[in-house]
Amino acid sequence: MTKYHAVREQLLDRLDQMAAGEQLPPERELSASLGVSRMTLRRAIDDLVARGAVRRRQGSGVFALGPKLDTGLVATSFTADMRSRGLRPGARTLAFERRPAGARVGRRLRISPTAGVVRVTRLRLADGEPMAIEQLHVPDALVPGLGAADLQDASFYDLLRTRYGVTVVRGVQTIEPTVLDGDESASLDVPVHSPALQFERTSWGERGAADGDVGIVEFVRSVYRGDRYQIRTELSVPSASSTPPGGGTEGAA
Ligand code: 16G
Repeated sequence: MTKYHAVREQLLDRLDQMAAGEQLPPERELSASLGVSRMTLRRAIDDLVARGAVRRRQGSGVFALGPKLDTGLVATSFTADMRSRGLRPGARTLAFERRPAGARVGRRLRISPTAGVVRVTRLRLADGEPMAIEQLHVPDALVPGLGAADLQDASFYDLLRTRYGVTVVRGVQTIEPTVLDGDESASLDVPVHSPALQFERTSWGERGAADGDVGIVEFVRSVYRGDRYQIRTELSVPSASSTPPGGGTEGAA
């Protein structure tokens, strides 16, 4: 292991014991206590910045970011998810408009391209810290009277249930890596081109037993900060009976 790798491991060990927002000792002190040059230390810290373990604040030092938030494979709302972690959820409406769905969004919502949708872009916060940007599309017909202020610091899923009588019952989601553009990184208060996780979710709703299925209620593209989020999945071992012919070996003849 090179000196630089050893320093990085030592810093990661130290960070494991630190709370989010706690500050690392000044560079001079840290390089002396670790027995490395300031240049080696700086390189190791650059690496930790890129991994999302620490944050540099110009002129004030290096701070621990704390463990990443795990996001699982459940159709929860941002609000419910934050509350379950003991964090205060927030939503700031950045843009709100009514417009025709267009071909792409129409396909996702399974409505005509000329049908109206409400498109809302919101910054989502946890204890006041920006975490994600969501661009939500909802068929206009589903949410008559919905206005920009309704979604400010409020839960869309709660509003759907309480005002429109619709409960989200299932969803399909894709997750892929991306980098943040200039506007996104400014809103999320991270450097431009920072890594992020892009989620695209389509959700279906129901209006109680009487009316039943209401079809697709949302198509959402969200970008979550890569330095604050990780995906956690429970893995199950396939039972012998569900093993495909060929022993389950990918590409087996
Ligand atoms: C989550 C969902 C989003 C949904 C929102 C509702 C992901 C990737 N996306 O952010 O599809 O619209 O929750 O949250 O998890 P709200 O009820 O707090 O507005």
